[in-house]
Amino acid sequence: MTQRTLVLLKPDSIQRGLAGEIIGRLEHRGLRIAAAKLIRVDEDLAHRHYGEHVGKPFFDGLVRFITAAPVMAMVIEGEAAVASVRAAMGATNPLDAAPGSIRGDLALSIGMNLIHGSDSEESAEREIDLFFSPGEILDYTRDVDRWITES
Ligand code: 3AN
Repeated sequence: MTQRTLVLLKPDSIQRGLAGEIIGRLEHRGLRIAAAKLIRVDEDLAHRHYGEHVGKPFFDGLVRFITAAPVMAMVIEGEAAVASVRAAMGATNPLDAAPGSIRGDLALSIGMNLIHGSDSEESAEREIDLFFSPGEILDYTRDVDRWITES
């Protein structure tokens, strides 16, 4: 089933020049970009996005990190996009992430794990709404899509 999910390339991705590499991995998997923008996340957006982690010991550091430098926000679309992106990302702690995954190949630290992907369809809906207005999300198909999933 075609789904949409929110992906954030966190400040470490942009600072390390890994945006192209990471977007390429998602595109090569067959997923497509429905929306994309480079933004600076402010405190308010960080608190709303990471609301479930308020009170955890790493929360302040997480907010400091995500607000420290530009972030690439994207809506990624495709077959089972939520699970497909989560699998491509690898485990939250890069030290546990499988080789071949984005975090398993490119990161070492849980505090700087390069990428965020929504963890469920409900989170995706909520998070896409936080970062994008409906007019920023483009509805289109690519010719190659018929070679990626059977319709
Ligand atoms: P994921 O990004 O894999 O969905 P979440 O939602 O559990 O992981 O955590 C959100 C973010 O909070 C993680 N990407 C990571 O940057 C940070 N985080 C989670 N757990 C820890 C931890 N134990 N120590 C430091 N940072 C953490």
